[in-house]
Amino acid sequence: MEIEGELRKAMQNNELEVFYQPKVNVHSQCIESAEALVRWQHPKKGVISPAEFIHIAEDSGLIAEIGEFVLLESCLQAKQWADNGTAEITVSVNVSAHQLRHENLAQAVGNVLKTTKLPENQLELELTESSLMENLSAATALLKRLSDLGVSISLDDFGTGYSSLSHLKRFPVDGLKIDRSFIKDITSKPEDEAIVNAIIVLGHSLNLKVIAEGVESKEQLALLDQLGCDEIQGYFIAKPLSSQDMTTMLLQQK
Ligand code: G
Ligand code: G
Ligand code: NA
Ligand code: MN
Repeated sequence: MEIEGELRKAMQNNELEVFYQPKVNVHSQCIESAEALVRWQHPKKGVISPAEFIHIAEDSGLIAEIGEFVLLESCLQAKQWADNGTAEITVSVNVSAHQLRHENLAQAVGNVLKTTKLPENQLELELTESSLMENLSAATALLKRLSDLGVSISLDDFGTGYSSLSHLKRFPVDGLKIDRSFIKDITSKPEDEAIVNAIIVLGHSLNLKVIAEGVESKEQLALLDQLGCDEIQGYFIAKPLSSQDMTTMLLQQK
């Protein structure tokens, strides 16, 4: 069967599962939120990474259903963690370019908040600059509707897109997520440190929260702390975890 058909079947068979990767405060290392990252538990092939199927889901439009599933599932999970006393954290959900183009995203988000009763400030959406730049006026209107709902919006993979910095003041965003490629050699390449420093200063001057992704060492963490970065995420803290493992990690920090 071609992968698109298999993916369709996987959804019906509940083979998609949401994993969670913590984002922590750079000082306290307390978990402040968790990014929802989908995984495909294939009965024969084992775990398939979204890197292998998200683009197929995008091209076929299946991403709309996958996106709705991830959104609902992660909001239910955050609500459950809050209600059973595990932790009150934000969940961050990735939104693809296709979802911006085709879905009535604001309505879908509003519905999910209503059904799950998750407080709106516990939901964050991660959008990439390049997906927003595809249709600037539609994207600006959508971001306005989302921010009116009270959810937070972050620009994912920041620094890799081709957006003009002037859009930053037009988009109602709350945070910047510095792309992993700038963090990788931050302790050995002064140019990368300079770029990261500039993004942090820019973000803070616009009142945005700045988070670094792909942090893999304590040296990177120490430098990001020194540069004033707000939050970090990466293998140094934890890889994406099953909801059960994420629950364990949340309980350990209590
Ligand atoms: O978790 P991992 O590194 O394997 O993710 C690979 C890619 O898949 C990343 O770019 C990530 O943003 C994307 N991805 C993971 N889960 C989702 C999802 O629920 N929706 C969308 N649109 N992309 C996702
Ligand atoms: O595109 P997005 O930023 O959503 O991608 C998230 C992807 O990055 C996930 O697939 C996740 O597994 C991966 N990732 C998360 N932390 C690290 C890290 O510290 N190092 C590397 N190399 N990849 C990471
Ligand atoms: Na992301
Ligand atoms: Mn990213």
